[in-house]
Amino acid sequence: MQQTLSIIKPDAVGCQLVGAIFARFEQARLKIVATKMVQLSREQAQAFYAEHQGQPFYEGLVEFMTSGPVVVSVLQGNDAVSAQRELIGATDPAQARVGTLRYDFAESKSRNAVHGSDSLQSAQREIAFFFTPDEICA
Ligand code: IDP
Ligand code: MG
Repeated sequence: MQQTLSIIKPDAVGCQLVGAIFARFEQARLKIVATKMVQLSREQAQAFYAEHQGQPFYEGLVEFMTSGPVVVSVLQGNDAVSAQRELIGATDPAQARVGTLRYDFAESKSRNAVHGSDSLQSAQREIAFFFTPDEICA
């Protein structure tokens, strides 16, 4: 059993896709064990994506992630980290496989609907970024 962090990004929340995306997590046997809606501050978005500081897309990413509320969740299941990444698909929806969330819901490489932790180590850091242990119903 693993846990991983998911963020439904402002584009998808704005298009009322939260329920559809939750259903896809559950269909993939990723159990939602914590969730909340958050309006990220600039400082939070910068810190969350600190690994991308200096990239040409970084400023736009911070702008986008603070442009409206996001839904952050902890997903639990077998191989949850890679299972969520496979479900989400490639960063650029033009490269994403049919049946992935980004194929179905992403607008562009920047406005791409969903974030998923990319490793067990990232998952632990990202879960702790948003949730205290008592908020997770594992
Ligand atoms: P990932 O979300 O698939 O793990 P990363 O490379 O970690 O992709 O990038 C984090 C986020 O930054 C992406 O999901 C996307 O929103 C944005 N991003 C990444 N690369 C680009 C780009 O080349 N142009 C615009 N936005 C980008
Ligand atoms: Mg990433």
